[in-house]
Amino acid sequence: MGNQAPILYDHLHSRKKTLMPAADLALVIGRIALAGKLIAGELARASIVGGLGFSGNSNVHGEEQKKLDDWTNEVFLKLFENCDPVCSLISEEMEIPKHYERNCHSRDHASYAVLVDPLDGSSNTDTNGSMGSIFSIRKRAPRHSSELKDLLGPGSQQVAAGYVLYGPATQLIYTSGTGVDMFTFDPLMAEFVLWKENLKMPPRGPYYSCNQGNLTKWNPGAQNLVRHLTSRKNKNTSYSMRYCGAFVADFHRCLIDGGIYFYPGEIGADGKSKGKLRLLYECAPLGMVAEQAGGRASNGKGRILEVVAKDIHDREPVYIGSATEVAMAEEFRAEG
Ligand code: FDP
Repeated sequence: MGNQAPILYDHLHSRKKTLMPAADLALVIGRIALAGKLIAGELARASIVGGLGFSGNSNVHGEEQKKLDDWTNEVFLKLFENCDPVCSLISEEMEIPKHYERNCHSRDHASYAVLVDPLDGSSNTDTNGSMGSIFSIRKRAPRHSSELKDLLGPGSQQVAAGYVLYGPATQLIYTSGTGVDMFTFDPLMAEFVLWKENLKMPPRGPYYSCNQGNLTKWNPGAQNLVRHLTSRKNKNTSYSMRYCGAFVADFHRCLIDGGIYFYPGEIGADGKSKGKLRLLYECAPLGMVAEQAGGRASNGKGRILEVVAKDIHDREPVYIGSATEVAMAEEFRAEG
């Protein structure tokens, strides 16, 4: 064994000047890492233990849930039961948040809410495609009740955010306000090991990523953006398209190689444009990671981290990735 890179646990405990105290950060991210290990293991064996397919239930968004959506949600629910900094869990898969009363009352100092998409990109479960778990951590207001108003503020109030990516390797990426750090799960050690510290996203990139099959449902500005990206007039308009169908996996490519991911609003029968991705536990956390890596995240009109939610399950159009391409989306007035 040569020089060993730090493992996640040691790295978290040594953090200084983060937006939450290192001890709390280590406890909460430690639980997320444990969830990531369990989920990666289950994804690897789901096809041979009857874990694939639909559960027969729908989530709050009216989407049919996969068995693995339920299973991964249960993992987060259970793991935070005995994690006293975490007083509330909000999940894409639960209409109503889970409040851990005991955790809420066991602390005089800070308690936190964790907001998760337990299995992002779950339409990929049965085809062995990449998926992820997205998390956002917010500090609860002092003397908060079980009401959620204090969690609807702009994403700039997040104290940490990130994701676990389940691809050929399982990786954990997080920020707590001092840059973006990346860890790869080493199955031999059963630990996440530091891979890249303070990663910076390229200021521009070669890829765009969207579900172009929906083009005719978008605002003219978003359609014009795609025309520009595919016009091949010169090297600044010669992009390649990549789309995994999992926000985490498509964002991860932008983070490393540069480029833009977007999921525009779709114009409905009422003539109004509506986003698909969820603001609090998809757009805001990846928005924080993007900004901390020197990239940008926008709703097509402005910074996504300034958007205030009306409800915990709000959706928003999103344009995220390298600063150059996100600015381009805004110049094209992608959302009008
Ligand atoms: P999924 O519904 O499979 O969970 O979060 C929603 C999401 O996936 C994103 O991960 C993904 O980028 C997008 O939806 C895919 O939507 P389309 O199938 O409409 O392209």
